[in-house]
Amino acid sequence: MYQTKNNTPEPERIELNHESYLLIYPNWSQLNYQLLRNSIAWQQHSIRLFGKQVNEPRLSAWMGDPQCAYRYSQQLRLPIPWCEPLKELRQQLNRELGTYFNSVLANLYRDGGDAMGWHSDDEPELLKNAMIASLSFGCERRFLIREKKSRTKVGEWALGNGTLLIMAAKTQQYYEHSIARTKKTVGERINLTFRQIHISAQ
Ligand SMILES: O=C(O)CCC(=O)C(=O)O
Ligand SMILES: [Mn+2]
Repeated sequence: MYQTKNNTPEPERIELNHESYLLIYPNWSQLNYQLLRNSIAWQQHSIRLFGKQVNEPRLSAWMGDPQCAYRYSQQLRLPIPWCEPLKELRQQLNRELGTYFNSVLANLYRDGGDAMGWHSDDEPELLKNAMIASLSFGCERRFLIREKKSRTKVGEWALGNGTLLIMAAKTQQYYEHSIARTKKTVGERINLTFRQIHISAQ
């Protein structure tokens, strides 16, 4: 396969529309799953749904530079400090992609019952139209994309261990994504979405 000068193989590029695209790099990371799992202080968060507090169907952790507060699913999340493996992944991504990720949302899907509903990563704290880099580890799960307005599904990708998916340009403006539940017996999966929170001059 063609290699770029920093040894990253060329990605598959998927044009969603003329202003939005995805890049997929299979086997981008060889990080050990257990090391990653044990390095993150996982938390169970709850959300308010139809007037009741219910546990999110996954564990998660919000990590980043100290100024990176983030309002997500109606909760204010303050970042926990970088753990070593994620700090290194962040540096590698910033070096290879020319980005300035300052935070990451880590999600742990314990089995096929854990999932994530349709949404866009378009909260006001995020730098508008900045890339989001999503790294998957462990068992493969189906990542779905649909058009926001028409709710028409436009594609699905099986994200396997070590796969890097980039959502670029106006993907968050025009599209939503989700991780589907499955009745199949599947093992754990970790997903890391590296983000750029807008830090205002203080
Ligand atoms: O688990 C995934 O692949 C997607 C996670 C996601 O969309 C998010 O954290 O916002
Ligand atoms: Mn997302």
